[in-house]
Amino acid sequence: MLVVLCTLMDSACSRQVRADDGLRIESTISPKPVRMGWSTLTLVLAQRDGTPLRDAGVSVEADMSHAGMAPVFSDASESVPGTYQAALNLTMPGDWVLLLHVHPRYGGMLERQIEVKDVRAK
Ligand SMILES: [Cu+2]
Repeated sequence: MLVVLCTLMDSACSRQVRADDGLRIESTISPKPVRMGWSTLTLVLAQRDGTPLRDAGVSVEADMSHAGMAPVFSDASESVPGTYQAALNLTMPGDWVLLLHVHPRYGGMLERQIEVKDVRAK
């Protein structure tokens, strides 16, 4: 499966990424710069034809690149149709990778990875 990486520290990055499963994602994280502690991840999900992907189950696993760290889990909730938000408690400065699990109502599971680099100390 095609994995598209999106560096969220790049302020230009609220970009749309596409893969071959028909899921379109725009992702943003705030506040910027991302600091250790609570951040909000916002995901705008759409189907291939641009229709908002409603009522999906969306969860996030956040991991650091080095060993010995417990992953951080969060469930996203839908705020407006197709837009999901998750609170993430990033417990350490450094580089994180967010693994998104999207369960559409029509079945299956779609995955994406988002890099969140250079999370600052408090
Ligand atoms: Cu760490």
